[in-house]
Amino acid sequence: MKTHVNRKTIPPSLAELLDIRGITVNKVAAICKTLGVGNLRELTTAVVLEQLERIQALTPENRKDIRRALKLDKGPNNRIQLWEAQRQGNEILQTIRQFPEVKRASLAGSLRRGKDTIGDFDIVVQVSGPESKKLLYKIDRMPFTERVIAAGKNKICIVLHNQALVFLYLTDEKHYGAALLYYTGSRNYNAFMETMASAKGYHLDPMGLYDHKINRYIATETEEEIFQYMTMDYVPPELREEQEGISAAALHKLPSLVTFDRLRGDMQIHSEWSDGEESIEHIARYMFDVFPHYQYIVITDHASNDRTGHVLRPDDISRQGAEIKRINDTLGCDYVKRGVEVDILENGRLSLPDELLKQFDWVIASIHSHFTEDNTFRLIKACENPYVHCIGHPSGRLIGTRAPYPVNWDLVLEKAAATGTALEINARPNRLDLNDTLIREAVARGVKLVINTDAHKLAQFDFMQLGIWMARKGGCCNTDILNTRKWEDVEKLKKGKISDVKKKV
Ligand code: DGT
Ligand code: CA
Ligand code: ZN
Repeated sequence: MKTHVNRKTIPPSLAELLDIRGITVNKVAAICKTLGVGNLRELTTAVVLEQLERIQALTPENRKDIRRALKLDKGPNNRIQLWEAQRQGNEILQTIRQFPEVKRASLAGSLRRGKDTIGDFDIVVQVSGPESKKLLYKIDRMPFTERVIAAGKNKICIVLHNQALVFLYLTDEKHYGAALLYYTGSRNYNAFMETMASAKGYHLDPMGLYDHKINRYIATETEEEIFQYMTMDYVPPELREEQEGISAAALHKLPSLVTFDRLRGDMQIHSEWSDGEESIEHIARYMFDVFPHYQYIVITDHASNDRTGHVLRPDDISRQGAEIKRINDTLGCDYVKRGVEVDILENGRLSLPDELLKQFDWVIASIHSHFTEDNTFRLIKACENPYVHCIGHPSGRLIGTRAPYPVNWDLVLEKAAATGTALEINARPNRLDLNDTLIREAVARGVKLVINTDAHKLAQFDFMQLGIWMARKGGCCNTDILNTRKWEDVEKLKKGKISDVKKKV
């Protein structure tokens, strides 16, 4: 005899499957019966093991939507770089905020934490209960929505035309803070917070902090309130990855992270003397006007004795110096510094000899070849040169297209610290190099860091915000970042390096 299926026969934790477009009670019942799953955890395992293929009643689109709605379809190859994710995320946020049903909305998830790539968008949305139906209709009609995949009381999942997924978590005013904390994550961080809450006699979930003694939720409206009840410092989203952020906060020892307004200059810039698009004069005038808190910029064109193409040739160097002097004279201060980016060659030597390097105010040495070999030796050799002040994009990764080359970071960080050579946090969206993990290790060893845009055109100077974000995620304070200092202090460090290296090497 055929058993009658209805909504009530579906296990409660699997009821959210019914919010997915095209998934009927019969289909969910077939999943439960055929795969023998009775809760979300079992279903997740079955989906990961690709057992949905066994359910005849499901169309290929049904299967795909189930995987997407359960966040099980996030391949490493379709992650979005942070810069682009920020642009898209803010566009969606601005659109959603204009709907009158939306009282408040914030980005959450890995985007709010500033991870270098994000798997999908998470947005916490405060709506007034009866309005959520109207909202769904409007979300369906947003210009970037391809399709609503799932829509329930608390969650809407949409896919954009570019196939990125957006999860909207609907909440009310009273539980907004708790929802924002939970959906900002990370998962590891949530787990730590939940353990901390239990130790203090609370229970933490997306509704808030539940106090067992009085049997109700106590802190729910803002994230700050939850941290206060847990007697912790407020943990900035950037630091919500691993236990370090949480234990430091509990001990009231969180660092005060570097901020954009404290930067004094950009120390890697390419002009039309190499592969940049703009004249030095254009760059200088633009920066002087648009970034008024910068006190200096360093022009660092590629230079080589023998590389062909768009590079500064040895006989260009003095002419470029004269041009910089002329520009500084018209600006009335020493705003533009003479820098250079040289190649670290295969044998660890540099693409310009020391006699020429000496003429520059700032020398960056970078690897631009042999990306698959172990490059520890080349980096160490470059650090040992008394005229090299900084290593550019030290790990060599290009996010999504080129893995970092193998490097023994223990040795390189030790050498950078010992020789007083700075390492770069290159802020280009596809580099973010060093990444947050290496930044943290560098800071722990006392290596100085410089945040640079590596700009080749004017619009790219905005990447500095991204570099600051990475530095914050790596736990950097103002004092860890060399270009928060006045140029006179940079000069002092340079002098220290020359005498130290000469003594030690
Ligand atoms: P992504 O999208 O791969 O770049 O990374 P996230 O961190 O945005 O992760 P996602 O989108 O899977 O989930 C968003 C946040 O929601 C996550 O950071 C923490 C929270 N969350 C989601 N599912 C769980 C869970 O099962 N347990 C806990 N503790 N937190 C969760
Ligand atoms: Ca996410
Ligand atoms: Zn370079």
